[in-house]
Amino acid sequence: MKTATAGPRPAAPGRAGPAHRRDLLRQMLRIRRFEERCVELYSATKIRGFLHLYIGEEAVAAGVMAALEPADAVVSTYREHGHALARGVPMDAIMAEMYGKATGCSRGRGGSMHLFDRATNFHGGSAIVGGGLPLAVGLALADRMAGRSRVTACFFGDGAVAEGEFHECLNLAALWHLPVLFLCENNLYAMGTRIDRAQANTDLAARAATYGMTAHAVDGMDVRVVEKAARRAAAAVRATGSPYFLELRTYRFRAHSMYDPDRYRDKAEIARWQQRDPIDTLARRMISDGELDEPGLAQLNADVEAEVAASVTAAEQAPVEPVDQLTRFVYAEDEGLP
Ligand SMILES: Cc1ncc(C[n+]2csc(CCOP(=O)(O)OP(=O)(O)O)c2C)c(N)n1
Repeated sequence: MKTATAGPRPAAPGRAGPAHRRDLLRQMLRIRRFEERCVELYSATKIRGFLHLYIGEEAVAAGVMAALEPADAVVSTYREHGHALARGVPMDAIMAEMYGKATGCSRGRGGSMHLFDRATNFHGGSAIVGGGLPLAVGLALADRMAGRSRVTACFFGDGAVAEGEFHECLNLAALWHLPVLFLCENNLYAMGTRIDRAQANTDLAARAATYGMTAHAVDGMDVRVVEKAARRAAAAVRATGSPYFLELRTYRFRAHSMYDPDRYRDKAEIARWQQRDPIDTLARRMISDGELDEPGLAQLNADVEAEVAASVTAAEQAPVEPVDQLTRFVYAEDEGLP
């Protein structure tokens, strides 16, 4: 087994080395297996509504979340199961939400696109493209006004860059020096539209930089690259109290959503990106570095599958919300919110 070499600034315990990489692999596997199970449940009409899969993009969620602190805020999109799982929202609560059950993280009212969890500062997804951006800027402004020091990490797709909200939000965040980490998941497509058919300048980091913030693009298929970039970005936001933009170049292996026949993408293009599967990439690397062996990988998979199966059993058995509660929790009640 290889040991980590000491660098000028040793990583904090648990944040480097084989155990940490194993945890990153486990997080990515949890997202993949959870969603594969959701496909089956959706086909069986156990879960309904829209279902947007994150399969292929797991390195982004796992790498970014590893770089954040528990107190940081996270704002997500409608392609959000991976963000929620990697952030630490319990799988049982997410699966129950997919089922619309009372034990779901949004008490069954949100479903796939509106996961929310106060305990992990997971401020939820949104069905509106770019809808999380003003929320993130507002959270960061509130932090600034209340004297709280934390990062607000805001995920959005390349499609959101074509929205007016994107430009308004980057402008205000830069102008007011708000501590937002903008995380653009550039998977090249906005539904069926390829980025170069919709956006005049496809260099998204360059466009963000025009607002006067540090902005660059990294490989979103390698979790180690993502984590490193996210760590540096989060540290910069903490140190300066100003925004930072990261473009994560990634790809979704599945269609936009469950009803999308995916006729706009070349099969060879999908196959090319699948060669760079973030889970296989890390697993292969760990095996060749002697940090993991095949039985160890099989065990990891079995553990994750057991966790997913348990979440399905719990969701099946969970109650639905009583009818007399249905008008509650649309707005925050007095639960001692700050
Ligand atoms: C304001 C708004 N416009 C249009 C839509 C319809 N719509 C849903 S998803 C989507 C594509 C967004 O693509 P992107 O932001 O790149 O995210 P991805 O799906 O690739 O993760 C569109 C146009 C919407 N939900 N909201």
